[in-house]
Amino acid sequence: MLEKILIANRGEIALRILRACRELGIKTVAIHSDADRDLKHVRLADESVCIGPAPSIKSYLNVPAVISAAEVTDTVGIHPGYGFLSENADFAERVEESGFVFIGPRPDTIRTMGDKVAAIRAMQESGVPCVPGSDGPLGDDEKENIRLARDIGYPIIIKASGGGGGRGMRVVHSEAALLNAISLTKAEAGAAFNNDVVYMEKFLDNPRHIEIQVLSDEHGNAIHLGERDCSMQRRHQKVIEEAPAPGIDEATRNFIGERCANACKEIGYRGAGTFEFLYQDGEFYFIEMNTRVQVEHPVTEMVTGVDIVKEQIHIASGEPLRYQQKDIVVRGHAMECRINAEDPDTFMPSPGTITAYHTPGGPGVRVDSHIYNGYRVPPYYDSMIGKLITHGEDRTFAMARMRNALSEVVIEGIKTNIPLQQDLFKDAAFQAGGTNIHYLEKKLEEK
Ligand code: MV4
Repeated sequence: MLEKILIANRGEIALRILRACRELGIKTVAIHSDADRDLKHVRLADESVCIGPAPSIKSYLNVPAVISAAEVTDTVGIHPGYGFLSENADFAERVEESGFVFIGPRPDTIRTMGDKVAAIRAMQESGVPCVPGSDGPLGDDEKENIRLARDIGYPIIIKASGGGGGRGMRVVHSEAALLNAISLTKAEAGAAFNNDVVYMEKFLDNPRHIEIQVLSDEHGNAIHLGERDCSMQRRHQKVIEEAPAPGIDEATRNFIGERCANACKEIGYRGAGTFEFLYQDGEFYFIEMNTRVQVEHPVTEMVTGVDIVKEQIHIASGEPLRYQQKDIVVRGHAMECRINAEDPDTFMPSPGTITAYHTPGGPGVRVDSHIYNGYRVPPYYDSMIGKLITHGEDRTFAMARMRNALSEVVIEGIKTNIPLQQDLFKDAAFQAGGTNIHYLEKKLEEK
């Protein structure tokens, strides 16, 4: 087992990682910026190192500063959390070259998955269903591109291979707009990602976003932990996630989950990962793979009983997976609300001091948050200040518990999106289940 872990992150996920380490008897090193001295996990960590000024670029994204902190503290493993350096292949490489254990996939796997064309190719070869499309980069042959789009059928979408997460895409509805759209997307991609490779896919107009959680070790074992539905989103920011996905039965879950686990074995994947799919008309279409622990991992933990962060650490320690597929059972239903320090109507960030804080509780209620009474939410980082997670015997009870929990929370001194979350838990279509990726934005437009 790794003796000491440096937590290369902040906020709720840093606290989540610290808790996993303490359970495993692993010493912890917190690194933080000037603005984050008062973070809860910094207080709880065995050691802490200030690595730079408030702006992320000078602290949490500063690779030499992170590596130096690991060196001076005699760290063994580095956990990157999500965001920041978590999917930076060069960082993972630097970590390993410096003699530390990167708690995540091999650097070359991260690099492949960051290149969307390469990721799709790897998945196609491993039997994961993908969106009908160009099966590779678009070339310069205009006639060929016109023919390709005609064969796929409009509407199509042009995506940047270096993009992902909603950056660098353009929908095309007609042949008249095609060539210009390809040139524009290519130019933008070159400027934004320093990579002008673009590809084409059939555009799915009303999909849900369903993702499969996997765990894979260095000994050729891989399992899936079922799916999450993350369709409730605004501008590519998820708002509510749940597991399992409404309407996905066990046979369907196993069908798609086994393909993901198999792909992990074929590519020699290491650690926790997520296969992102669009789901429309009963079919799954792979779009991207995330090589990090995700914000929404708790809903999977609640329905499977598997501690994903602890398993990441076991895998990074070189141990074989502690679960077999037959051990994994999806029990009940879990929902997660992201709690953001923002105006619930305008979505403007609302940093400041929390002057009163009361947490909800009771059976099936989990709060993953670093905030406390008197904590000052800094203006420099993501506005998510925590997650409220509920579990119940079925979706109806998980939702009832979420309504209770939301009504119990008191956060004063800053604005939060809790009123929006309460509205959503009263929404008839969301209560029925299975709303698509456009639902929230359309609902907000109508308001
Ligand atoms: C798509 C799509 C429709 N058809 N691809 C956006 C984020 C990136 N991960 C992929 N995205 C999409 N790809 C095809 N072929 C629609 C989206 C999309 C989306 C996907 C997931 C969650 C929210 C979304 C919001 C807008 C568009």
